[in-house]
Amino acid sequence: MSHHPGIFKPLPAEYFRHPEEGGATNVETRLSRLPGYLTPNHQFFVRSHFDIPELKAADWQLTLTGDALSRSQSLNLHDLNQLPRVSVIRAIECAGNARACFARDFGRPAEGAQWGTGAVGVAEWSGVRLRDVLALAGLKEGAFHVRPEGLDSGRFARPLPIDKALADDTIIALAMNGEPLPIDHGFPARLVVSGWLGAASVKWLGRLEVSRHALDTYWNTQDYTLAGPDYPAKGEADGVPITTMPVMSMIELEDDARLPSGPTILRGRALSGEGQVTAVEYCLDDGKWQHATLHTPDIAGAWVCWSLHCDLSPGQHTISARATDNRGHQQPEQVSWNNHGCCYNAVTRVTFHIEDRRSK
Ligand SMILES: Nc1nc2c(c(=O)[nH]1)N[C@H]1C(S)=C(S)[C@@H](COP(=O)(O)O)O[C@H]1N2
Ligand SMILES: [Mo]
Repeated sequence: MSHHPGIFKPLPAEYFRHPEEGGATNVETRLSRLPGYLTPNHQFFVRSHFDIPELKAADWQLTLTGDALSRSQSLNLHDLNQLPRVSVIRAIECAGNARACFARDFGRPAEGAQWGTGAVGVAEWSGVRLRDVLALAGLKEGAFHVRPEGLDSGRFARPLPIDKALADDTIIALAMNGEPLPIDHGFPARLVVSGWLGAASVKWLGRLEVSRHALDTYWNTQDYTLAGPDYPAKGEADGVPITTMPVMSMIELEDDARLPSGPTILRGRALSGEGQVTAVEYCLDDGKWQHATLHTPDIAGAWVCWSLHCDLSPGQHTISARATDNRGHQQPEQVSWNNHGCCYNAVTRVTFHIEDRRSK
């Protein structure tokens, strides 16, 4: 199997922003350019830690092993296609989404790619339930962790507790928005772990180990953890392993955007891990908090689109937004520092300008 450095799909600057110097292994979506509710495949952000495996559908195999299975098993795409097919509309959000805000708020950058708020996307994922696949190898009582492993050059892997692995909407996706998975997004098969940090949704899936014991990896003990003065280290880990993503809103405005004067609609999106967003409030400059309009659909585990009308005077303005979910969680005024710069969800703020002259 050969591996390829970098991203395959075209990365036009109108759709993507590069959060770091150098090669294009990570790109974020310009949310202001999305045409509708779903993120089209050619606009979906990409986050890959290693070189990408060039896999052929006909040769691909998924190996199941471990002391919590009755037998080891190798499955191919034909085997998976015998199982009931499911489709879910869900977000994938990198735990580092909005990491650049730590540098803004704390005056020093957190480790990692300096993402804006575009390391998130929503797609319709179709495939088979992970629990149906595990059943083919005889899942035993007492299973504790499932460790999915990718076929990329560094064998990216991050364990899942058995309850989450068996959930209705934890799937092995074979298609994204009605097309076979694009290579950048895990062809031919990836996990989609609803509501959890993106790192749980292992791409280019090649192996599933199921054990009665913990199957921790670097990616839930030394990275994708909440680590720092406010988060005590636990066992092997440098902090608290991240699971579900917090409630967060995004504003579809580039920093320092220039808008024509006159009546304007400002838009955004909001999501909350496995939950559903119930309200988005906004505040313009030093004004009062007001409710934005939420649009349908508002799918739990995906996102909701929101908008507001305004007519602002020429000059510089700031919009703040905060979302609330169905469990009563709301974006806080501030977050505490964490070393890996994960799960930023303080009130979202963007500064923009209204031009002096009306556009024609
Ligand atoms: N095999 C493998 N799976 C992976 C990764 C990876 O580097 N290798 N990156 C993870 C991370 S950190 C994120 S945020 C999501 C990004 O998914 P996307 O590239 O399809 O947007 O994939 C996850 N799955
Ligand atoms: Mo990520």
